[in-house]
Amino acid sequence: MWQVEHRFHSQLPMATVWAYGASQATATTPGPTIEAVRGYPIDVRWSNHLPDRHLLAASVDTSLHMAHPARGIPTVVHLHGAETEPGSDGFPESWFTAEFAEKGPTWEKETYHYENEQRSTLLWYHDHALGFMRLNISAGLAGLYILRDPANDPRTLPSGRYEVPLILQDRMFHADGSLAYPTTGVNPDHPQWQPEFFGNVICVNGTAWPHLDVEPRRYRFRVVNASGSRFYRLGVATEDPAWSEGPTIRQIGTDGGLLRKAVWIAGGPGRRNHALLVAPAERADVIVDFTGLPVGSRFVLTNDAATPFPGGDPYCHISEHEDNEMMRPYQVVGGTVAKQRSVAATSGEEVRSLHEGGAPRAVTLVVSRLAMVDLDVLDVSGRRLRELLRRALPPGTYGYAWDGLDESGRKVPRGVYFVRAHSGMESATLKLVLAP
Ligand SMILES: [Cu+2]
Repeated sequence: MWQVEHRFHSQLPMATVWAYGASQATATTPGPTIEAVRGYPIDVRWSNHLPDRHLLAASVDTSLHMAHPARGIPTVVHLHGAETEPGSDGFPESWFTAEFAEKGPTWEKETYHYENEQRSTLLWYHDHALGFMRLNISAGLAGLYILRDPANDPRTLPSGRYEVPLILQDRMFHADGSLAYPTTGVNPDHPQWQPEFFGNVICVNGTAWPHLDVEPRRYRFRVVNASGSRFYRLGVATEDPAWSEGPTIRQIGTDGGLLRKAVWIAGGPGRRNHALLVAPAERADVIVDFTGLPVGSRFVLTNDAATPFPGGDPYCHISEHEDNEMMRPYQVVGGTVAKQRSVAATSGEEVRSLHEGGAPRAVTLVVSRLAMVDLDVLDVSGRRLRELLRRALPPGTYGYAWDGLDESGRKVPRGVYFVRAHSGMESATLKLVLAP
């Protein structure tokens, strides 16, 4: 475990994170994927090279039941879902600080032993230190562990670059690109701690708003929800109804390994579609089939789980960034790629849609009924930087361009911004990348 710099998005500044790796130069978040084979045990020596000050120091709440070393950051690694001997299980009280200088009461050994006797499945490793787990994972301490079973795993499943892990983590950022985390508790007994955390930016494999080019064939996606509190109800939407109904999706495995029979999530007989619900720490093994889809078509991985689940707000994002659009990993390539980008539309009556306009920083707004419309520019933390418009608009199509200035006329730094159109209960949000 190391403190390193990480870029969550090409247009966001570098952020300091905590990462797993064999050295500081090679450490990453998420950590390196460990691939193990059933029947072949492995040993891992997890060592702590973190600095004395917590990366999210303002969120550490000393009123909790927690590790209290005299100095340094307590860490311990739990391999989630593994059948592991107690001494290697990474109990919350088996924490240790740098150089193993201080240890928790149940600490047993420096080198962990993983037996790899269980059925093949996707596991994940993450920090587990008492009172620090939510913060240490948010700082970046999580990674994948794929257990394979060559004797029993089907040979026909997509593999190599057609097998893609998707580690879902919700995060919050300050406008300077650094990681944010709540620092105010919900009651006076715990001044910093909140029982649940919901970030407003969903990262996949350590990247905010990622995309993935795919070939028109089958892919195996191995999904893990590595978020602290957020559930995901995943689906795939097409950006343009003309493109087709989208790929078919079948779930072939869960936390416990492969299912006896695949379950249709999208596109099955009778097209009875189910959403793929993934709770915190849960894994799902899915086959997504892009075969036959036109080159250039684009699909968006969506999430419509209520937050908190299931009784909360239906929106994915606290500050309504992109509404339902969490990420956009699927683009069928192999020829001319469609030029169109970022359509955020609501099912609303008044603000029908918001598109990228023809020029940089330009947007096109379609209004279908006389409405009072607000058009604002937000930064990545959801703060309003600029009001572009606030007036009643008759039905029509309107173009607006943002000059890249904030409310007081200052030029904003390059980065990721949002334009939000808002009318009554409806809104549509569009992501804009401001290049230098
Ligand atoms: Cu876990």
